Amino acid sequence: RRAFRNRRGQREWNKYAPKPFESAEEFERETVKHIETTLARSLYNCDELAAYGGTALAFRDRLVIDWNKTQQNQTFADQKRVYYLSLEFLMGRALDNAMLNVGHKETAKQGLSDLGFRVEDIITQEHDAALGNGGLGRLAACFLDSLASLNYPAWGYGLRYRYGIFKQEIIDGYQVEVPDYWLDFNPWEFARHDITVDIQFYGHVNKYQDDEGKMVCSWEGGEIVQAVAFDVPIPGYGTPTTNNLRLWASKAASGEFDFQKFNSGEYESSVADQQRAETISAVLYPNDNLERGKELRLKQQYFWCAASLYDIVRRFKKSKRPWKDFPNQVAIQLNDTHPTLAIPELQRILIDQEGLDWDEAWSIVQKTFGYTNHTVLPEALEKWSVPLIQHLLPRHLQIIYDINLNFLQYVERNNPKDRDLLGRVSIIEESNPKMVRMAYLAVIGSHKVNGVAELHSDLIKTTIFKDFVKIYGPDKFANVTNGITPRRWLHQANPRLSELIASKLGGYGFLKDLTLLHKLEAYVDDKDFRKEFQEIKYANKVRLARHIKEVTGVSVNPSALFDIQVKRIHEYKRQQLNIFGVIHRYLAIKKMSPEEKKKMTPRVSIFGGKAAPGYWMAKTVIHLINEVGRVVNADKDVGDLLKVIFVEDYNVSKAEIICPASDISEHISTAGTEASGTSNMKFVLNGGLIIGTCDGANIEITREIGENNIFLFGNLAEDVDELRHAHLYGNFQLDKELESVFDAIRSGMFGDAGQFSALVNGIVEHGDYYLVSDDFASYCKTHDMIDEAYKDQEEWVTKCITAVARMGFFSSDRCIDEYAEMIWNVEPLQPKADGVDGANG
Ligand code: NTF
Repeated sequence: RRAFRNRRGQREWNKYAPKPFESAEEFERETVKHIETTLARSLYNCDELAAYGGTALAFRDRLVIDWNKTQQNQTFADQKRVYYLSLEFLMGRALDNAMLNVGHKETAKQGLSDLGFRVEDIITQEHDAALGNGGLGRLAACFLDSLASLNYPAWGYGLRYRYGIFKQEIIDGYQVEVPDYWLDFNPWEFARHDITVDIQFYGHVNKYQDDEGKMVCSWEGGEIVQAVAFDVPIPGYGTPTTNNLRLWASKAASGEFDFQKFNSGEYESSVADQQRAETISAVLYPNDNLERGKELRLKQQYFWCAASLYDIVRRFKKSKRPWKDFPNQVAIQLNDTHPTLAIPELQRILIDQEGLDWDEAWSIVQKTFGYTNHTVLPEALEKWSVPLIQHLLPRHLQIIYDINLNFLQYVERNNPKDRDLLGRVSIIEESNPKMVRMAYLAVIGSHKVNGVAELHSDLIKTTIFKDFVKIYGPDKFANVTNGITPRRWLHQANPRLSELIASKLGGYGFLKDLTLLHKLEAYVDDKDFRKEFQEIKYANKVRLARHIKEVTGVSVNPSALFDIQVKRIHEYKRQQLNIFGVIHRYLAIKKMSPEEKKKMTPRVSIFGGKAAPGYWMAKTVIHLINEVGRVVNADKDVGDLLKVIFVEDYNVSKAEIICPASDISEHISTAGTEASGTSNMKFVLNGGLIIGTCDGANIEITREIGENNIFLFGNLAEDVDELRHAHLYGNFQLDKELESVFDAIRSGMFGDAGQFSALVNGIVEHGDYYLVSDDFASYCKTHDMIDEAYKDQEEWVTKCITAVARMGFFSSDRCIDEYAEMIWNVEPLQPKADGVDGANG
């Protein structure tokens, strides 16, 4: 077979590979070809959507070549790979990222302009890939970008939800959820109809003696659903390495509807099986930091874990290595407990299907997995009822019981005196019904457990996993502080700032090594630099103001202080503290004399974020924000001194407009509740300061940028338990200023007070679990300090520039290098410029 071989019998990829666009004309030619042929559109009726399609396909052609080469290269290098298992990948848009990572955005811009389009308008045609809720899913997306940019051989595995997170509409001040039809046209995925895995559910377990007299178990009966692979190329920045994100979709195993039934006229039931199967990957559960124990969610988890492991094991078996090599070839990272079923699933494959004995298999399992914990909130810790697992996954339940038995025997041997310990650490909670504690299973089945910021990693060792530190020793627990990709969150979201930095640092090297930002400190007193830095911030505020005007109709003054809190709406994140602070400010303005008003710093308070559809209190907070906005924004006494905005449908592409436009952003969770937070990093990297509690990564941000450059307030994590305890035993004094805020709400100033009574009563009567009242005074005082500080613009810019210069630590590249060294033991693989010579596919 001579295809693709030269006369010496070597493969010749280069000859056929498309080159980078050499000119705008070349880009145009290919884009137009795709518009006319692939999309079958006439150029005379080519709208922005079609131009987007053509552009995306032209760039995709480039990506695909690098992607194929990367996969070949990695296969032949035959070294250890990382598999990142995450139920969420909050990717956002792909085109801009592809243009910047592949290079040639400028060429495309020129080419599109020749065709009569603006590149910005084309980019915004794309639907966000919103396969995640918030920080956890976005972190996974940043990690994929870093893994590829650093040339790590790595795959992501997730679910291809037909509906990602819902779209949020605000109607009469209320959140309304609308389905997200993101798959209408998605040029970034490749359906692999030839890569399928049969996934079993229900059924029973048979135990029998095999030919050699060994007892074996086999899981039989039940039903089969098919997993189909959809692959998404993940381009690295400034490297041809293009990794793979494999998302599984569910399909009826037969692939077809029941023809017999159809022929006998039972049209509806003939398609019922198909629909039931497809339901598994139909929709993302819209909860952030909350688990609800629904059977379909458990089905999603097993479906995805089983398909991914089958794929990983199949790939390993091709290498013909002995099983003991598995952990030297494969590292699997569990993004929270959602993929914990992968642990009993791998054990099942090894003992039931591959015939290994228990101990040999278990040692492989433990060496393979690492587990990242992302929360200590009790309501977010996954537990599944034993009867549910028994019904859905009978063999896995047996294996979980055996894992537990071995573990408890080990614990007992080493701690013979502590009888309560066994009950505390058992994977099975002795409740009614009994529950499987997934976090414990994840800890026991992994060789390393990590938290996502220093405080959080310390907290897990003293709270939820305290007993496990005693059992395994402290070395099993580690910290990897979260990070963000500077490619999307600086270069793409804030191109002017990125360009300014590059002009001072001698190029864009900082996008690959963010610690180089420290060199900016040398320019902190440079007049021209400062001026341009300020101009860029102003332009970004103008851009956001325009967006606000478009979607809310409210005009905001870009010279006012922009105060932003965007993230999922949650009581622990305390948007209620923020809006109460806004009301407090409004009441103060209403009492001011004209002279006093002249001294006020004008503010725009901007909120954004989704509430889980069933989270009533969070929805009440959204409603209150909108009602306050309605009143304040129409109040002639207030004018530009205060505006209150709720940006609807906060998502990744909105964040790209919002993060570069803050003067202050709010990260004000009750201390000890926010594991890390990552938007705090995005805002500071884009030249905004933050107000925050001593929580999550805020603490490390403070250490890096200096406490003069951040506004911290509120009680410390170590004092939270005591305060809560005191509240419950009658020792609760409502803050006086907060009382006035509540009086205003109760007076009906912001509409029917009854609608907000639960919000107020949760604080006044039900123990103020999130310490809103305890932190209110210091919160307001800190905002007053911010007002003062903002008046001195010279000092303010100095703070902002210094902070940016000191943010190098928070790159997700640093994070991934830490995982690679401390947890995965994997090395990068340099891409081969010419692909793999002599490779055979
Ligand atoms: C989230 N956890 C945390 O709440 C954030 O603080 C953190 O930044 C991100 O993870 C990423 O580490 C979750 O969403 C979950 F699922 F664990 F509750």
